[in-house]
Amino acid sequence: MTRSLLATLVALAALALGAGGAGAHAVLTASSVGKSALAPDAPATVTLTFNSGIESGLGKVVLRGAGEDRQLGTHAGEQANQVLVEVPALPPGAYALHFKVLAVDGHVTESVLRFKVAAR
Ligand SMILES: [Cu+2]
Repeated sequence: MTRSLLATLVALAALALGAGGAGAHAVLTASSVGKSALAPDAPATVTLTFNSGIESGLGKVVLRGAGEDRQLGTHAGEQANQVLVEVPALPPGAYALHFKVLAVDGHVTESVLRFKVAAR
């Protein structure tokens, strides 16, 4: 198989995967932050709740804010549609939690949750 044919097949497979699950991916339906700011300098566990089951071991969460990006650890939640994110103690400010999770249907969801850490 030539290299360009292989590249074409990979691209077609990616298209098929992308088109197949339109509207069926996991969507974030609730989180334990967003409305109320987190307390400053206190580590927190943020719960992300989705509309479908999540393969929690295969997610990736990056926290952007305070001038740096850091990858955060995740755990399975009490329910199959929840992911727990360990957020370290943070200085006051605005943050964005960029998360990518794999739903049990095999589709990846990527989104951003913005939250604030309150002033002291
Ligand atoms: Cu899907």
